[in-house]
Parts: sequence; C-alpha cells; structure tokens
Amino acid sequence: MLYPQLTSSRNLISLSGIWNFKADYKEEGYVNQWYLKGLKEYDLMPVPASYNDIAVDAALRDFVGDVWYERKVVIPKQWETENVMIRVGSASHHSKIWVNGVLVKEYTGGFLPFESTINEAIQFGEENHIVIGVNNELTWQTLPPGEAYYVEDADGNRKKKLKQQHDFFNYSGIHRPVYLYTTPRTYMEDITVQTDYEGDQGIISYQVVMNQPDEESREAVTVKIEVYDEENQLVGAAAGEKGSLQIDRVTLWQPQNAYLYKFVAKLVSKEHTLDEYSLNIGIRKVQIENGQFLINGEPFYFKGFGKHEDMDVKGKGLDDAMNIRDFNLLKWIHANSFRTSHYPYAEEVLDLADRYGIVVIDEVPAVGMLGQAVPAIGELDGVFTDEKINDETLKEHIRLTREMIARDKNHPSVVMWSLANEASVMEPRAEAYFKELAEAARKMDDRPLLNVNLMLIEPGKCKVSKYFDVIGLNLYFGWYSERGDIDAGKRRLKQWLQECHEAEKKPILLSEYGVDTIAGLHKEPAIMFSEEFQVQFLKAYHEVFDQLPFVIGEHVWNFADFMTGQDLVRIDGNKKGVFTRQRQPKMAAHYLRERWGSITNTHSK
Ligand code: E9O
Repeated sequence: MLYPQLTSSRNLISLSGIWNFKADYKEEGYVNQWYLKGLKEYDLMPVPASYNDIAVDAALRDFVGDVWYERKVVIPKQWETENVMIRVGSASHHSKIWVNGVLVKEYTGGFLPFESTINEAIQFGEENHIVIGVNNELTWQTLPPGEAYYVEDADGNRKKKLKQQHDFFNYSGIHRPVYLYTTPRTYMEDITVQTDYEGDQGIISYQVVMNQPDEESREAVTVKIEVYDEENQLVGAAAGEKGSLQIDRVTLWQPQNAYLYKFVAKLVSKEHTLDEYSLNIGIRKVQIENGQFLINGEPFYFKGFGKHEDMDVKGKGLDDAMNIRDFNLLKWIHANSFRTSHYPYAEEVLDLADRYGIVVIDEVPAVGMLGQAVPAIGELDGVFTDEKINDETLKEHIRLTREMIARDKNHPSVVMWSLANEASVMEPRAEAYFKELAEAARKMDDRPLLNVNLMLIEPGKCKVSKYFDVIGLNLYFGWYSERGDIDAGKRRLKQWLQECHEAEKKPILLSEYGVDTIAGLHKEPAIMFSEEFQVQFLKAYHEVFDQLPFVIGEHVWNFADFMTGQDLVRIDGNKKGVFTRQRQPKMAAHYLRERWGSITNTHSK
C-alpha cells in the first residue's frame, strides 16, 4: 500500500484536525445507528492523537470499548472522474469507517494503515458524513493479545476492563493521519524496490503493480522509471512493469550518512502520463556473514535504543515536533539505530530514519504473549503463552507481518524484521508456530529476521532461535534478578551470553537492558532508581559486551520514559528512559553520548 501523495496525477486532502467524538459508555452507538444518524452531545477530539489523556477524566483515560469519531467534508466535484480513497494511518485496535452511513471498511490491527475506495458512497460537490468507530479491546487472536471483561462498579454498573499483558499503556484512538486522496482509474497500486551494488555501480530492481479496471486499454499503458540524484540530475531510466537499472558512481545510503535517490514511476499511455508516484530510495546492501551483521560490506554495530511512540497529552498520536526532537537526540547521543518496539511505527517516522541515516529494526506487535504470572528463571515449561493463543493468532501474526513488510519494504533504513518480543517459548507448540511464521516471512522479503527472547529462557533452551538470523536478548541481571547487585548481575550476564552463543552460534543483539531511574534522584553510593545506578549498570554491561565479538549491538531499554498501566512497580510509568518523557537527558544520556561518540559503527573488538 503506497503512502498517499500529491502528484501530477493524484489529489490529497488531510483530514487531520478536530473531529466530533463520543465514547460509547452505554454501548448504544450501534443500536442508535450513530454511524448513520450522527453523534449528539459529542466532545471535540484532535486527530491524530490518543484520546486517553486529552480530557480531564479518568473514565475516558481508562475507557474500554467503542469510541466514535465524526467529521463532515465536502468532496470536490472535480474528483468525480477519479478513484477516491479514504486512508487511516493507524487506529488502535479495531476500526470501521462509514461514509454517509455506508460501511466502507473494517480493519483489525492497531499499528498499520487501512484504506478503502469510497466512490460508491460519496456525493461529489456536496458535504459528506464520515464516521470512524474505533474499539480498543484485545483478544487472544489479536496482536498484542489480551482480553476484555466486565466488572461491577460501586453503584452496581457494568464496566468493561482490559487484561493486557504488555507493559506500555493501551493508548487508543486514531493515532496517525487520515487522508482523502485520489488516484486515476488506472493507477499504480504498489511499487517494490530492491537495491544492491557492484563496485561503484548501484543496482535497482523494481516492480510496479498496476490496477487497471479497463481491460481494453491494457496494452496501451507502459511503466516508465526515472531516477534522480540529490542534485536532481537524472542518473538512470528504465521501462516496463518489472526491471532493473544501473547507477554509475553510486553514492550509497550509509548509517549516519544517508543519501537518497528519487525514484519516479509513471504510467504512460500514448505520450500522456496517467499516473505518477515517487519514492525516496537508498542504495545499500544488508548481509549476515561469519557471524557479523554487514551493511554495505562493513560489520555494523547497533548503538541505540528500544523506543516507543509515547508522549505527554498526545499519547501515541503522530507528532512531527516530537519526532524531529527524537531524531535530533539520537544524533546528539551518537546512536545509529533503534528497534520499533513493540509495533510498526508511523511511516512518517521511517521517512525520517531514511533521511537521518538511522538504522531501524522493524517489529510486529507480537508482545505480551507470555502469561501474566511471571515464573522464575528456568521454570518456564508449560506456563508460558496462555493456552488461548492458537492457530488463529498465528494467522494474524503472519497477516500483520505481511502488511508490515508490504508497507515498509522500500525504506533503506529498515535492515531487519523483528517477528516477536519475548514471545518464543519452551513448550513444544512454539516450535511449529515460529517455524511457520519465519518461513512465511522469508517468502515475503530477504532481510534478516530477529527473534527477541527474555531472560527467562536459559541459554540453549530456546526452541525457535534456529529459525532466525539474529538473536535478540532482553537481559536485566542486576535489576529484575540479583536486584541492586550490579556486580553479580555482570557476572551472570557474561556467562549467559557466552553460553547462549555457544549453543546457538548466531550473532547476538542486546535488544533490551536497562533500569528504572527517577530523574533527579541522586545517591552515592548508588542504589536502584538513582541516576548513578543507571550509569553504573550500563557501564558494567558495556564492559561485558566489549569483550564478546559475537555481540553485534546494544539497544538500551528505553530511549525515553513512557506510560504504562497502573502497577506497583510502575511509578507514573516505566522509568527506564535515558531521556525523560519530556525528552531531557538523565545522567546516563551524557555517559552514552561519550561512549557512542568514541566507538565507530564497525566497533571491531
Ligand atoms: C518488555 C518491555 O516492553 N521487556 C520488559 C520491559 C520492562 O521494563 C518492558 O517495558 O519491564 C522486561 C522484561 C523482563 C522480565 C524479567 C522477569 C525476570 C524474573 C526473574
């Protein structure tokens, strides 16, 4: 699915802004046909934004169920001859779109875009009524998994609650932009670009998928490709739906040194351009060889973070200011990469990663698949995933992986797919589950695959690592175990990593390690939660990583403090950020800046 774009052949109207909004506390929206009759006594709500923290209302913050968004929009008369689409960047977690009372789209998945043609439902040149219903419940067949249930409040009223198993707050609502856009009747539905190089010659292979309702004109339409460099010089051209072209004296897309070419695709009929679309592409190569992760033939050492889309007030709503601030901080701290823990981030974020030269590990929302009763280390057998996670969940896992890859495949910043966070289990059925998942993903794209394990699976006991290229480990010795004892944690860490490598013989990425830290809390000697403790913990871990050549990277948990559900161990959220939630540095940020500034992207040990 191509991101909406204003081109010589396509129109674009943003529906971001203020919508009418109503949370359906009494579950009456469907009965009273709000999608057709409209909302009465509504509130105002910004789009994109999570609705939870906008009002001053605990009931809305913790609301579980259906909310309704409504907006009226005039659709230009001139659009009558075009194919008109509505597209939502993401809404968490289950959505329906009605246009003038007609249901045009239903979609499950909280972190990926969905769209529909709406020609049949709209009145051109007149006002149209758009309603988007969003439900934030989770089931055992959604990702992330969870379960809604009812409780009775003090007055005996039924109230819905959500059992969720992942750490981050279940922010809900329309999180990414809503667009109306047009394409010509015959248009490009998808473009795939793959890159490589030999010597100083870049190689671009591409494929264009056309949508051509009118069979008769089939032969008459041809695809034309042009590639421009950053100085806007034409450097390559090709024709045909599928093909490849060479770029002489190529400038590669390099980590922290991005170079983007403009790939322009046109559908041409009798010298007339029917449709036009362009992509920013980077020419680069990713390989795994001799236990090393190579970008453009050079070993790449991941320095960075697991992140979240999370901020004050807006929750998970896309925010350009915050995103650019984040990329500036990544640059400042000399990070070269991040993981989109624990869901695919906005396409707008990946565009920035392409431009800033930040390497991305793109993750599906497979998080919280471990039952809530956390067992002790090594005592996992049989207790891991809830029984309710089944083949239907796997189907959903594969579908969302397919949609993530289809959406993100053309981003040079994306170098690896992460198919699960802390989900692989020791019980026998995990093996078949992950085998099928990894095999399906390999058919979709040739980037390496990452599986992220947590510290409950002892080295060598993971039944699914064999299906993956890189092993991600979330390790917290000295925090969740050996609590407060960094020395003991360090000893355990080293042994663990060595045994894990011995057993799996695969590159290891530290995909999470870190400690909750209250900004401004200072203690000497250090104790848990102090800024000093965070620095000492990170230093100890780095001393171990620097001795082990098979460790191919370090992603600190987390880039910034983030909101979670209410819990005894969560004081106003998860405080493992190196930056505060307002994106100001803790002491550890200065320490990391020094470390990462002094080791190269290759970090040969
Ligand atoms: C997932 C991430 O979303 N990993 C968690 C992070 C955390 O800070 C969370 O925010 O809690 C770490 C999981 C570690 C579990 C260790 C249990 C060990 C018991 C002995």
